[in-house]
Amino acid sequence: MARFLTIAVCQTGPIQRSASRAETVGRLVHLLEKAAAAGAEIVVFPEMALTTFFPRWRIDDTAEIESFFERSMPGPVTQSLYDAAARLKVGFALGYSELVQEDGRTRRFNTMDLVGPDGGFIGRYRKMHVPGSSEPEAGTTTHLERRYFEPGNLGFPVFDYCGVRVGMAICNDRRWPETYRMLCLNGAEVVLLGYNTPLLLDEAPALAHLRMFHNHLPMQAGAYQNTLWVAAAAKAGLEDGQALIGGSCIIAPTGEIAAQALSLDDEVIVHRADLDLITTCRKVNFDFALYRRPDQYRLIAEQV
Ligand code: CDV
Repeated sequence: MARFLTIAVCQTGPIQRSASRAETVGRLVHLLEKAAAAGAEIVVFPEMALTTFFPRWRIDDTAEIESFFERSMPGPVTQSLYDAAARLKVGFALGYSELVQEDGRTRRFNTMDLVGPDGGFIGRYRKMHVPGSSEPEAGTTTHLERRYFEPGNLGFPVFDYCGVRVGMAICNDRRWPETYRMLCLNGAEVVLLGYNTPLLLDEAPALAHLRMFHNHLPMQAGAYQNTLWVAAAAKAGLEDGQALIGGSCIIAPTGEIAAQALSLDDEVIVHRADLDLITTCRKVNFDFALYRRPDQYRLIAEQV
């Protein structure tokens, strides 16, 4: 029997620092409702979808830093999104900043949770490739993710979502071939991804015109080379004075962009993903069972 999954990417426009969590969650519920009305079976929201992208600032006050983090999911404010998922029977992947007591200490991760169509927790991913620095560096765009987050400690897990194997990735992860390769090796058929990407980087003004190309290039290559569906949601537009790119998209295992957002605002794009295309692409080009064998790679390593 043919297998399909209708995927919606819910891009958001900017989420200003002045926006309350309740206001932002209301926006996400509205997007989820639009996605459900369009037939979506699963939805992906951006990285850090509940707040502004605060690592653009150096903040020293612990209470102020922690105000951007969630201590439990769902919490009192986010509960309505989970209730909406259960009401609409559409699950979602949601990026947020996670504060957790683990190994006897407070830890902070840039996280994405997968929630089922019953509103129940399915699985968690913590961003592995945490970019930027912990202190502002002269001549570079202030991007202090490493000040606020430690790298993920969960690897690249893959979860069962209504019979479909789903993995997650967050922003800078999408630029690394390891991300798709690990998810593919772990059995993923669909990768859900969220990002916040500044339009301008002080350290590379000459590359500014390639920003969107470099957004799509690794995701299309990752999808093609690992025969996966990739669905990526941007937080876009002018957020607290910083321009973030849009370009949210759904990419087929052929590497083609099947759907793409056109705005820099709240926008839903939907595509009915043919999961059998994965098998077709593997037959045509990528017989992983034949080539992804340790002895095969040893042979290649000896030849180089
Ligand atoms: N949020 C991110 O991880 N952003 C990075 C920027 C810093 C380059 C990205 O790869 O889009």
